Amino acid sequence: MKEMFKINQFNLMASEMIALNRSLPDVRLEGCKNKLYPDNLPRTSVVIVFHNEAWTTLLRTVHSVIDRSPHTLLEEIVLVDDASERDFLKQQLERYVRKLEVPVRVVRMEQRSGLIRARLKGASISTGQVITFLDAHCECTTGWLEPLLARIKQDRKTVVCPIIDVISDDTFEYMAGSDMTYGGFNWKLNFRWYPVPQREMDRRKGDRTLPVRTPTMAGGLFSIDRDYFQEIGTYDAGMDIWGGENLEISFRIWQCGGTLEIVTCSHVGHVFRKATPYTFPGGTGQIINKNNRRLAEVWMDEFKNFFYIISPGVTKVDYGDITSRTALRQKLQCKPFSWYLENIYPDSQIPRHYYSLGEIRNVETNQCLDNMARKENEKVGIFNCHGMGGNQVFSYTANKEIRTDDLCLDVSKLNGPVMMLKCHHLKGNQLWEYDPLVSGRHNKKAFSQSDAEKLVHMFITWTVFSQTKTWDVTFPSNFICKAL
Ligand code: LR7
Ligand code: MN
Repeated sequence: MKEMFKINQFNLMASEMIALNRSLPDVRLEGCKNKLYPDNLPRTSVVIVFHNEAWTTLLRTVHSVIDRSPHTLLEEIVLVDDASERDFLKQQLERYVRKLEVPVRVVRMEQRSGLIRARLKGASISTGQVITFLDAHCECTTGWLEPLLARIKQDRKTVVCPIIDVISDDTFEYMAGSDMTYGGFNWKLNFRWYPVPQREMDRRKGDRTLPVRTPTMAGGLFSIDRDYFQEIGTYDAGMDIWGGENLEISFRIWQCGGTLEIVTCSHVGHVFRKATPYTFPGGTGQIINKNNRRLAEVWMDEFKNFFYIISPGVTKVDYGDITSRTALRQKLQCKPFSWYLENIYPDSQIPRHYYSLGEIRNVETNQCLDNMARKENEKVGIFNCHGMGGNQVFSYTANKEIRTDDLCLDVSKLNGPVMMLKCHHLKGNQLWEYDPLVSGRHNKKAFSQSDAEKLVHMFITWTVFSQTKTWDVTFPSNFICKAL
């Protein structure tokens, strides 16, 4: 079992013991089960790209689509082989799918292209009015398709994702995903799930069966109107192998006038893996950094600095030519990233308004505030300034947090240690007040500044490792220092 696990980074032996058409629990909210949808929904092509996928997971994906979609709504399934090296994915696959009751086409990339260009190929040869993308190790559950298509029929500029349930990489157990989380991202531009904020619950008047507007999509599972996919510029074909395209399309949808939603009545399972089984020709870091730079350069305006400052070295990666993508942004007259942060993602880890972004340096000792291993619930540390960003980058935000990514400086006890805790947006223990005269306070901890005009220079006093220290702090002026 352990040997086989390495092949795909999931329990292949378990997968092989489970039927290709196994039953799944109906995990939908009660209110979803008897919703009615219009008869004349648009038909979809389902596009599945794969590189060296296991037979059983790939075919279980295909069977679950065929078995749980009304065939009147299913134009075809398109399997795009991204230059796999496994024999069974060649003729054996073509012979197998020929006898299925829904048209299944297999197309091959001539060379390893990555999931982005493979999806572009699949989309270009498909014919349905809607294109639905799925990863190659998914399972669709009862009623997954109708609510997605119905939402697109209502508004063709709405791009929709199902709730992504978890198929255990270890046991293949099926576990319902939550309708209380939505998509975000951190300073490193990693996609992350975060709790659906109260404002979005309020907008839906508490009805959890209504779609959730989500700042980003995970990337692998979504439906989009074919013409709208064209209109907003499909994908950035300059992105290689894996990564970045999910945030890129998310920012683009929102900034260019579309809507991105999680349709909570639609559930599709996905095998979540802890490691990648396949190679990244050219180097994993290089490729992901390149893709992320392309999305940051085209869509994030000055907010790209949060990414650049926390990921030392990323600015050395060549991101190629982006002129066609900036021209697209121009042509579609897309809104700035600040609009997106303000209107779509106000709870973002990247603050919309902030005073400063940089290191917190004691100018006398040349030591810097350091969040150690970027771990939650750790005391903040003090180390020699290394000037390499990473653990020594903080932003003083308009909400008066001192945050690094999703962690905030937090003092819960008077004179207690300063900890790194998940930012909670509730102010309280994470509110760092400044007082232009002498000192503002954070639970009686002084936080003052000597130059009320520029706010680049201030004193912070706090207790770290049981020692009380006063810090003469500068946020370096070569980083953006914004006054509000
Ligand atoms: O070179 C490649 N060529 C491919 O065809 C690399 C991958 N692929 C295929 C692969 O076989 C699979 O079918 O592309 C698909 C996605 O690759 P995964 O399953 O290794 O990716 P993932 O599930 O780890 O990653 C998520 O983020 C990716 C960023 O590029 C893509 O958007 C994936 O589709 C996406 N998966 C999901 O959204 C499922 C939910 C995961 C979460 C959160
Ligand atoms: Mn996947």
